Amino acid sequence: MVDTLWRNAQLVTVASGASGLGLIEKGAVACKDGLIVYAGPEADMPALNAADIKDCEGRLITPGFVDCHTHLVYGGDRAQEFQMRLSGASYEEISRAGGGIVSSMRATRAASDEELVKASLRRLDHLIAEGVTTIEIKSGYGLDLDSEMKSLRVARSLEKQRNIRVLTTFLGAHAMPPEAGGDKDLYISQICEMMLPALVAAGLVDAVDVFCEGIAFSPAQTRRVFDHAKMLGLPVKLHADQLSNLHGAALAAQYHALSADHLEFTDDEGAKALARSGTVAVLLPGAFYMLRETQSPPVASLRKHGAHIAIATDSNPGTSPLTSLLTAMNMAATLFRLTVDECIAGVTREAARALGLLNEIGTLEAGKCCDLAIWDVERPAELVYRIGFNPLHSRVRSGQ
Ligand code: DI6
Ligand code: FE
Repeated sequence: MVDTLWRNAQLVTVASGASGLGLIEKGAVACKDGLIVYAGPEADMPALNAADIKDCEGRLITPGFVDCHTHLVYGGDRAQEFQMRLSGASYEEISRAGGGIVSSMRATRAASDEELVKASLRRLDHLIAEGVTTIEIKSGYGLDLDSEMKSLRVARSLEKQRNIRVLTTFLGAHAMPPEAGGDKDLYISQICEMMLPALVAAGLVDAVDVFCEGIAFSPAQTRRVFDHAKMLGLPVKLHADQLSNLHGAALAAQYHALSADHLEFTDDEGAKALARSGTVAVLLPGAFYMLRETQSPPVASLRKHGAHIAIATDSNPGTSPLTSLLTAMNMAATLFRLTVDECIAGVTREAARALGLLNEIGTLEAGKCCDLAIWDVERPAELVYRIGFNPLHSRVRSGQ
């Protein structure tokens, strides 16, 4: 006896052993107690009774989508800064002039928990409407203990407001808070010795991230944060090589980071290091597009060395005000020339891997959490091909 059986569906299992997308033409998924107990051809299914049988009428089922890199929780917006950039100011100029991340910091500090929840839910609902069942959310717009705590608390609370799994990442090392007076090493000490332990004690940190970049923190400062995270037993990840090549990918690999993200300026050595350590390369085409970058991440190198590639929205107010993983897939295909198979695996299996959750989610396989996205499309390519069109039929999280 199972709880629910979805039958007469085309399955995109993205199962780890299968080739390509692990497509099954006439498939079925059975769920009991929130877990998949069968996913495969309907013809091979063992005899089972289901309390609820759903005829999918040939629709496509993928694993629930996973957005593995977002900055979803923040106050205000940066539409005005966008206008400035349209008149010629660069992202780095605005950042150096005290705009950019710090302007979002001010709005985030000023916002109450309730205001942040409300603003974040508007964005989250867009992602959910496109089949997202797991999301990673970073702090990094608070930049002091209270405001980072507030951001992570709000991020966690979204899990109670919607049927979704939330993972939280502490990104205190995102930008310099103005009160630190430009002393980056001092601020990094505060992060390591004061903020991180307090946030971990509050149970708010699943992973630790750093923005390693000329306008942010150096590789040496990144190492200090990573060393402290490791001492606390936390996984790390890195904003690496987005605007310049500081060899962030290799650094992330050295620490066996879950992921290294952005990677526009990563070289062949960096790509090789990621493949060797199993660190997922998370590509963020929304930021590439918004900043009109011209240097693409080294996709050919990543493929050649066999690195895992994921795609995420990077949803944030400055460089990627994007709340659509479907659009991110289209951008990754068009701008970075990822294949349809890479795009779909990139928002399911590989995104799950980037969060350290591959044992629980990301593929349609017995034993995994029953997180499904059911699409009104005839073939997988349609999920990548359209722009601004949402073919989601229904979404299932933990069997619900
Ligand atoms: N890289 C990015 O693209 C975002 N953060 C980061 O580390 C930008 C965040 C912002 O401009 O608000
Ligand atoms: Fe980011």
